[in-house]
Order: sequence, then structure tokens, then C-alpha cells
Amino acid sequence: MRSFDEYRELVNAHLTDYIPAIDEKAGVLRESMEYSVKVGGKRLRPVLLLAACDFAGGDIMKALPYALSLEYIHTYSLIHDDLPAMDNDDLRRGKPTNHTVFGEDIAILAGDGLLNSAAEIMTGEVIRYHEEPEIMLRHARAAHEIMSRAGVRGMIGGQTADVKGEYEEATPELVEFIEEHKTADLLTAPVRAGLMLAGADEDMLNKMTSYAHDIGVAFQILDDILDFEGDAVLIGKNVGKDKDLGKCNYVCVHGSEAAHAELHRLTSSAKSVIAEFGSDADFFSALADQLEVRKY
Ligand code: GRG
Repeated sequence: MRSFDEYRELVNAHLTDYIPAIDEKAGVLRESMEYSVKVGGKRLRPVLLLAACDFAGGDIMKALPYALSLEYIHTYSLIHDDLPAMDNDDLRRGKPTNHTVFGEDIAILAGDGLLNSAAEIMTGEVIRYHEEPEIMLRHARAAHEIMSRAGVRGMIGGQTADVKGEYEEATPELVEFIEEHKTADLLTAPVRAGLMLAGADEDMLNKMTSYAHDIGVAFQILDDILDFEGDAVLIGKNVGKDKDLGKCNYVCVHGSEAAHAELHRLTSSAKSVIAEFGSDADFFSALADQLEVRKY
């Protein structure tokens, strides 16, 4: 397997290659889509997809369109999340948010464009393998996994609960629902899709799903912690937003100490479920450790 930086370099080298050609009469759409995709980001989701595919012995070049599709979906969600109607943020990835540069109308369309491009790219890949039914089925499963975890029972459902959840009515169950769907689903999708593309068996799929769920929920809990304690310059976005917006996250429901303890418990649980893969899974256990101490 390659290192995180090597997978990320591959992603960055092809960052906008899969965005379909756009007529110049709608040129600003491409400019706006590219702006947010290129503006920065850890590339965690596409790296996870490539690494999972590699881990299960698949061809990462065939997984690349799916990795980029996922980054496009993630980027659309950030553009829409920053809109005045949602979090109303002017800073993302350390740079002005899409709507502050291009206006709300184009920001909405750029988000729509990125989401639709992902569906177009992935269905195009499925069709490409029409003469190899078994491979085509792997690709179709991966595309379905990504679209459903980004969808109404996944990220969009989680975001809806978050948008509607008020400080006074926050319960541990509501916070858990938001963490699992708004955030963990989009970190579980790349792991499962990468494995599906490689034709991994059910045992590997189940264990890695559990790993991805745990690092996904841990990722959001740390995001909640950083919203209270983090450094806005390092994170590249404004902090204290949840409180300002009257939102209650893991930290305000359970307290800071419990949040840190749960972050550590989930990280250990993620690593223990993949321990039986031995050193083959070193990439994933090292990543879980790095994510536990990330500062942005
Ligand atoms: C608008 C349907 C819709 C969903 C929005 C992304 C999202 C759902 C909400 C953003 C709120 C937020 C900050 C959630 C925390 C988890 C998260 C998605 C953080 C951003 O992901 P990173 O840290 O970002 O991987 P980079 O910029 O590094 O790619």
C-alpha cells in the first residue's frame, strides 16, 4: 500500500479532471465548482477510497473516478452548508466561502453541479464495464453505496436533523443521529465503495465498515471539540459556530471530558476491529491515531 501523502498526491493530480466539459455560456459554473474543489482540504474521503481498494487488492486507477466523485460530493456539501440559509459562514478551508466570491445563486448551482457530476461520472463508469457483468456489478454497488450514504438516509438526513435541532431539545439520541449520518456516513462510503470495487469478501467488508463507522463518529466528535476549543486559523473556518447558531453538539450534551473519552474509545475500537489483519492494516490503524490528534 502507498502512504497517505502518495494517495493524496494522486487525487490532487487529477482533482478537476472528471468534471464534465461545460459550455462557456455557463463558464462561471465551472469556475465556481473548481474554486471550491481546488481551494484546499485534507482529501480524507478520496484517500480512504483508494486505500481501501488497494488494501483489498484492487486497481486504484479504476477507483480514481469514484474517489474524485466523493470529493465532489463532499465539496458540494461544504458549499451548501456555508450558505446564509444554513451555517452562514464566510470562511472555509482558510479561504472565502463560495457564495461570498460567486454569489448565492452560483454557489447553489455549483453545489448542484458537483453532486450531479458525481452521479454522471459514476454511472458512466458502470456503463464502461457493460461487457464484464461481474466487474460492472462491483462498480454499480460502489456507486449505489456512495449515493445512498450521501443521500436522504445518510448525509442529507443528518444535515436536516442538524439544521432543525435546537439547543433546548438536544438529546444524546439526536446528537448520535447527526454524528452518524451528517459525518460518519460520508467516511464509511469511501471505505465500503473502495472494497466493493476490489471485490472484497463480506468478512473484510463488515470489519472495515465497523472501523469506518468508528473513525467517522470520532471525526465528528473531534469536530465538535474543535468548535469549542480549536484554533480558527489552523482549522480554516470560524469556531464557536454551533453555540452561535443555537445548536447543541456532543460537547454540550455530554461535556468536554466525556467527549475526549469517547473520541479515544472510538479510536481504540476502530483499531481493535481490524487488528486481525495484522500489518496489512497498518495504514488504517495509523490513520485512526492521526485523526484522533488532528488540530484541523
Ligand atoms: C448541505 C447536504 C448538506 C450537508 C452538509 C458537510 C456537512 C454536511 C456539514 C458541514 C458541517 C461540518 C463542519 C461537519 C463536520 C464534519 C465535516 C464534514 C468536516 C469537514 O470535513 P473535512 O475536515 O474538510 O474533511 P476538508 O476541508 O479537509 O475536506
